[in-house]
Amino acid sequence: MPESKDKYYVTTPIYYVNDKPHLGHTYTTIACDVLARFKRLDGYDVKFLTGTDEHGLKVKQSAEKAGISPQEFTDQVSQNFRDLCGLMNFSNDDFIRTTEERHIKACQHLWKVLEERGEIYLDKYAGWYAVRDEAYYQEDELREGPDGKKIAPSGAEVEWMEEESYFFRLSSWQDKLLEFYESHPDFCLPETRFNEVKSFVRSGLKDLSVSRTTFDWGVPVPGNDKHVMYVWIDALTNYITAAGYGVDHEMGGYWPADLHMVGKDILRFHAVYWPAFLMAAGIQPPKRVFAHGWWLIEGEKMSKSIGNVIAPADLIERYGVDATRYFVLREVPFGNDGDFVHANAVNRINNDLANGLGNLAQRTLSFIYKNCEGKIPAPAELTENDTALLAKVYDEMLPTVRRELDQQRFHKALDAIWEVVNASNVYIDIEAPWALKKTDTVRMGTVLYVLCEAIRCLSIIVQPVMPESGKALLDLFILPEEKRCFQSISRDAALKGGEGIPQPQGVFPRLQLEEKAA
Ligand code: ME8
Repeated sequence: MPESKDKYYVTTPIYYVNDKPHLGHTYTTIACDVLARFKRLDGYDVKFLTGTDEHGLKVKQSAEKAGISPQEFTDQVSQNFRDLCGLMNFSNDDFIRTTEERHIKACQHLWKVLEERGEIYLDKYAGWYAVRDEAYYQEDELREGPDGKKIAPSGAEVEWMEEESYFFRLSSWQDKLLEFYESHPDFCLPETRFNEVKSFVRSGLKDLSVSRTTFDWGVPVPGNDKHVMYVWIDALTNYITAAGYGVDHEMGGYWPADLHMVGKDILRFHAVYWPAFLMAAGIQPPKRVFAHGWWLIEGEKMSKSIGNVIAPADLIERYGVDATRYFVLREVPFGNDGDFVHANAVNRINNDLANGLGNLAQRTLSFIYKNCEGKIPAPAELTENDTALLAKVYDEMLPTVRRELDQQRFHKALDAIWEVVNASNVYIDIEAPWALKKTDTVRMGTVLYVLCEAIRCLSIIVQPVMPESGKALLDLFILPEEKRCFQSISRDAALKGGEGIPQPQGVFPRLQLEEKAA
């Protein structure tokens, strides 16, 4: 029997369908896709989930504005997010919609469990509610807007709402949450955000209103049709629905999830409410919640509600899918905010991809194609310089990248890979195979061989970030599929020499300066 693989379950937020996807959503899903692909190549059994959050007043209002029913509206807009997966080459294993039957059943199951355990009770609610955020705010969190209306910290307008509501006993989970954080110091990253979460919980938790009677576009509360579930309890449950909660007792072995990737705007829901709901239902909380930063446009958050968005299709047209994926993860330390500047994208892509990795592969392989009868030379004795580069390639690169990605430090992981790209470009300049051609063809062959090994391993390790370019590079070595996973980043899987190569084609085009235009 084959050995059973370790499981890895990673999720994106499920996105609201009140408008089209933009760079912000794309960014989160790119990050998850890279982790999913990385873990698959590293031998894990991966489940990668994304989807759409389709209930709530905001969606209902958007549908009304569009003059169609909420169901028609969500069908249309959810499709945009599904299309994005194809467009950006996402490898999600599932796409969940909260209007699906499987999800409604899972939510109602969770609700009943919470009710049976005495974690939910019926009462009345009055407070300041922001439709845009689908959240209530405290009076002291609000400021006055220019027209005298009250404004939430997020910038959304709030209105006074009064309704009968079910409540979740969040207040009774304060100590248990703090204990949980204490015993899981890696639960939430980056650390500064985890500290904010802890101080929020320490400052005291109130019971949470978890149902609504003012609209009906939601999951009906079991046994009381007047109420639909609060959109956040509905939304968060998607992560267990997709694992088979309520149907499969084992949840396919995927629970607890390894990682919920979210933007910092929704950390509180994931790091406070969600683990509390789960613990209250007797389910383990996820292993990690990572809250990344925002893409800003001229200092302001890119957002559908504000209307200052960058469309993924524009980026693809300008830069291509892989270069876009690379740029967003390399440019800004993951966790920080970043201002999107097209000129920076052009420079980064030209320097790192066209001049860096692309040029390394192109000059090495076309030299071999022209001067070595299209065959990778076999190595002779290795020098110190050769073994030093190969040690980076075989021994240092993958463990470093693994370590960085396990902490979601994408920029550091890419730094580690590009350190090898740069070291290889330094190596080729120092060893100068074009000069050796005239003086020492045996040594020339060894140098070219060492370079091919570096390029082969680099091509394998860039696949999660740039799947198509990685494939194109590996095609230059005519490597079979089974030699494209991380196990092959090793001396054992090294080329022997004598392998034929096709005429090399450039993989990373240089972008022209006029494409800099904002
Ligand atoms: O909050 N920069 O959905 P949403 C970076 N349905 N990331 C951004 C971004 C930006 N400018 N704008 C959006 C919801 N995002 C809920 C989630 S989960 C159970 C329910 C990303 O459509 C980021 O990941 O408003 C953020 O958390 C998410 O999109 C919010 O998407």
